[in-house]
Amino acid sequence: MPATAKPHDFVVVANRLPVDISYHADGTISAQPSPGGLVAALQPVLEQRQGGWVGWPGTVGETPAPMSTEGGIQLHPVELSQADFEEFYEGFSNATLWPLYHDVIMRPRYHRPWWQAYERVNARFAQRTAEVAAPNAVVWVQDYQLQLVPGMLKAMRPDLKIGLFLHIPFPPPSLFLQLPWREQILEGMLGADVLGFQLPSCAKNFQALAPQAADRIHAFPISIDTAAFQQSTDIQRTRARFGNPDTLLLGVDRLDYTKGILQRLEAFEELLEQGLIDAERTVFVQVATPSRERLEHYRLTRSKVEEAVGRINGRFGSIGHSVVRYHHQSLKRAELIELYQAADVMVVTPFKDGMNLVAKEYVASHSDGRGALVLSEFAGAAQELRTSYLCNPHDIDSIKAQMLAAINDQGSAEAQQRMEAMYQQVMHCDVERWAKNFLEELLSTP
Ligand code: ADQ
Repeated sequence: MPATAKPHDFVVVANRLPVDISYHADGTISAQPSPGGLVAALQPVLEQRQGGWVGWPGTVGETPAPMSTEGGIQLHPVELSQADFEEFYEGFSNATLWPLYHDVIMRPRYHRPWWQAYERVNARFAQRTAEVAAPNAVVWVQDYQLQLVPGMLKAMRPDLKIGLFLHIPFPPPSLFLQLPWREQILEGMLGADVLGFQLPSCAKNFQALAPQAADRIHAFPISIDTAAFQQSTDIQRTRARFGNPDTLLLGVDRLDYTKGILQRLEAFEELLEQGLIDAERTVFVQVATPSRERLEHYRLTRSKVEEAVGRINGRFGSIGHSVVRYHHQSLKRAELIELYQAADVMVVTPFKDGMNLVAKEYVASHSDGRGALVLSEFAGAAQELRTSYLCNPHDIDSIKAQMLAAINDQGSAEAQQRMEAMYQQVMHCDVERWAKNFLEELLSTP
């Protein structure tokens, strides 16, 4: 479908477009929708309002012309050069802001050329948005890669209503103030009429730096498209693939150092070592999506995780039975649901996480009341999923104790009540509600 020249009343601005672009040998280009909660939540609004989406198509250099999705959403690709990708995306976004906002689990790198790239790319996103937004349009900017966009856009187009939602934590002022460009980032964010954070604690951290903006700062915990996790799968068949263990434990993460994958494997290893769980009757499936693979901390995290997997299988596996099944792959949604439904214990142990949708996806896949969730206290989701087995991921004994309790409680009435309470919570507070709450707040601003 050709792109329309008509400006949009509603524009989403995000680092990535909601499609994966493929370039074919015959010179044609195709775009496959990349499903995600954000698209699912915003699709109805975007379609009703003939909305537009400004974002990077995911490949450097060559950039497709504006295009439209089957549902009629107009996509406006923003070009990133190889240097932009390295300095804006890998550098400032993921090696400066990401570690700083995740409580400095790794040391952030402050590098002036990266900051210049961040400014330059944010200006490009703001410019493109200013071009496609109708007078008085509503613009919703997403996440840490684009924190300067609200301020830049407000300066160019004071008529727009601008919202900003941060998907990752906002750190305490004592950490944020390390940032050499802290004033510019604050000013950029304050261009928004509504500033949304995952949790009240993040909103408070920001408010301490900008008390004058208190009435514009709110918490909106993000959630998932619950309907996508309701289909039932053949649990027996999935468990048979893993040799019908008594206990199937599961981890699903982007391979990121914030997610605590190594620590959960080490906790599992100690439980095996102490004979508290039976290696012959237990399987731990860990799926880790490749992520930011050119960055050093990510490579190091991957090699430590893979070393632990090899060591645990070497020590506790037997011929024909691996106790840890590790997949460094991205799975299709249907395959993820099969694993979620078949798993007895889901283990989610980030050191810090804005929300953690995997935890909510697992819960939404269990309308049957089976299963258990071991969840880090430092995941945003822990604020809502109160009947999970909460653990401190910095304390290996805490991870072990909660994993063991979840394993031993299997099949009990208490375990079922815990899951049912969380299921109600997730079904009630889904991503559609999240988007509605944010947009209502934005539309009600003067
Ligand atoms: P992420 O850090 O990516 O998101 P998360 O919220 O768990 O973390 O979302 C990951 C998504 O990727 C989930 O929808 C999950 O199903 C999917 N996924 C993970 N591993 C996969 C695999 N191997 N194959 C296929 N899909 C996989 C950031 C923040 C979070 C915040 C979200 C949304 O870091 O804290 O919850 O944004 O705001």
